[in-house]
Amino acid sequence: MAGTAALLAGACSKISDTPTAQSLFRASEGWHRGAQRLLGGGGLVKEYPRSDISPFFRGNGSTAIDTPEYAAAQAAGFVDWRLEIGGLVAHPLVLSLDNIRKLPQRTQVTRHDCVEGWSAIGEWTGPQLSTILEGAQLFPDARYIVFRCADTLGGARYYESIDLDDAFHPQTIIAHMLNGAPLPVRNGAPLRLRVERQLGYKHAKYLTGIEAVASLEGIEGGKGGYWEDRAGYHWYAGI
Ligand SMILES: Nc1nc2c(c(=O)[nH]1)N[C@H]1C(S)=C(S)[C@@H](COP(=O)(O)O)O[C@H]1N2
Ligand SMILES: [Mo]
Repeated sequence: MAGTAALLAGACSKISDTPTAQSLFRASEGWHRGAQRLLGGGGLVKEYPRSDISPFFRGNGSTAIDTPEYAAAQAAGFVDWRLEIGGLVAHPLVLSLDNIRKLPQRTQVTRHDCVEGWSAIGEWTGPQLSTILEGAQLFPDARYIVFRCADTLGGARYYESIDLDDAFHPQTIIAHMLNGAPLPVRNGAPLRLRVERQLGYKHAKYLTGIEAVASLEGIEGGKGGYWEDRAGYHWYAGI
């Protein structure tokens, strides 16, 4: 909690001096080793030249959030938006967009494939999820990472989950930019997951929380995601 408070107060004080920030930065230095250990040298998905970027990256599923809270957050440039990292972690975190922008960033041009039969290529930027998770320090019994979203579809909250192999994959990032600009609302402003080895529905938009859990049982419908619970989509949606 001390680290969380310090990070939140960190906009003007020295964020890099807080214990949480120090562990975040140490973690980012060590991501290579951590990722290799977890992946056994696992490969990257194809990244494209910028010339291949689609002229328009369409939105799908929720493309807006029709609440006064979201409208106010958007009008304020999402300065009060918070991403909470909790569950089976030693150091719960509460990160602002500013905190997220100050972490080491990764930019990648990748192809998004939706099961509904369309694809688009976009350039995404944000910190690697591994940096954030290593800062939060997962307990040994953590096996899945659950993503909480601000939108509801048909009255239920959207959510998703991935295993630690995907969570620590170098191309798994918490994106705050698309094609060099802040995320458009239709694409999940202000924060969305990019988990590039997986199909479109795994890429949770409008992120508010990240939770480390031992099991997916008892979370929403128990199948690990909004569409997994409803439409029988596979939890492991590897491309
Ligand atoms: N929170 C949230 N995330 C979501 C969805 C959604 O409806 N809500 N739709 C999913 C689906 S099916 C796809 S294909 C992608 C679409 O991303 P885009 O809107 O940036 O094209 O977001 C995924 N993530
Ligand atoms: Mo999709």
